[in-house]
Amino acid sequence: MQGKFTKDKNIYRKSFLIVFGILLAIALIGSLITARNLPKGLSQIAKKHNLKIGTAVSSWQLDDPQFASVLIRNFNLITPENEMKFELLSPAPGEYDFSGADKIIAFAKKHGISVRGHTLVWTNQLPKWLVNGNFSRDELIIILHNHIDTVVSHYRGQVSYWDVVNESLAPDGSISQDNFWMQHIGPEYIELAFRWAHEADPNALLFYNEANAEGKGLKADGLFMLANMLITQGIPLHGIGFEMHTGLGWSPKPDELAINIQRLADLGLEIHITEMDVRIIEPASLEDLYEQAKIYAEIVQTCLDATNCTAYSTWGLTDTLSWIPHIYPGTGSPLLFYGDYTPKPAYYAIQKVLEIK
Ligand code: 9MR
Repeated sequence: MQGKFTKDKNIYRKSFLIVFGILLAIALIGSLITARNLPKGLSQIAKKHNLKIGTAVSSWQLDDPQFASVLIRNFNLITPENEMKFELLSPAPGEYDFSGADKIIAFAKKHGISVRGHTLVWTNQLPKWLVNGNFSRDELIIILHNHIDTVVSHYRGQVSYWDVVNESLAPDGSISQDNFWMQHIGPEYIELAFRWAHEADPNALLFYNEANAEGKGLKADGLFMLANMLITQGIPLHGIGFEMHTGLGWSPKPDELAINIQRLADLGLEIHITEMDVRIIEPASLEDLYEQAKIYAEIVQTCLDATNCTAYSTWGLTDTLSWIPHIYPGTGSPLLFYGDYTPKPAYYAIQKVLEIK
């Protein structure tokens, strides 16, 4: 009696396992077919060009499932928009709160996304205790060294690229005097920052990031001279970030951008497009959006044509999350997705360029 019962139990278990196995196989095949039928996201298409596609994020945005899914599908590089800046990391002297930035890093790790660290040395978004602290030059050198060492060491092996120094140049291409670090340490703050970052993580690629120096002009020439000087002095500089904040009617001419990228390639430097957006005077018409798409396409095409342009990032995911309308009221619509995450003409224009080549 007991033997029959055990046998029956075994039969039940076996049939259960067979049915379960069949169901699992059906589910697996089903999801494979669905995955195959989904159009590829931008970063997947760009892989064949060895080009990373990036965007800027804030940790709170990652809690929105729709944001997260659009991000994961299209981007394999993220930059914390604010949460790695001095002011946000260090609420008091020597104190650090990495919670926001850590959340971004954990998300990136989970989804196989690379991270651009932004930014170690900038004159904006500095903590009040620092700016109002009346520190001597020697003290500020120690504070900056400690900051770079603390942050880069905390993320050693997890941040692939650092914007070490951000926007140090004046419009005429000289080192800007209107800069906290320049005023208190002098121009050597730039090379010191690169040396310290390299010591803290010798494997991270170190970038100098600049605005409005993408095409032809005094600032672009100043950037080239600075890069040349740093390289000649053996400073660990590996790449240049071109921010690429543009607008309808004022974006760099592709041939001038190409020449600028090439002379930096000749110095052995990589190029990342780091913060692209194309602002439009609101309300944006359909014609405006197509004009915007053309600018996005031109820049990505120029990047693909260059041998050393390895990343292409926008400064935010959707139009409603962009910094632009807050700082330049009356303008907006600068990014690749509408507020409801629908792709805009600019998205499809980039997709087309990436697919063709
Ligand atoms: O997008 C950032 C915005 O949320 C901040 O308020 C602003 C503060 O200066 O910084 C913005 O990001 C800047 C970036 O860090 C460096 N290049 C220019 C970007 C736009 O101002």
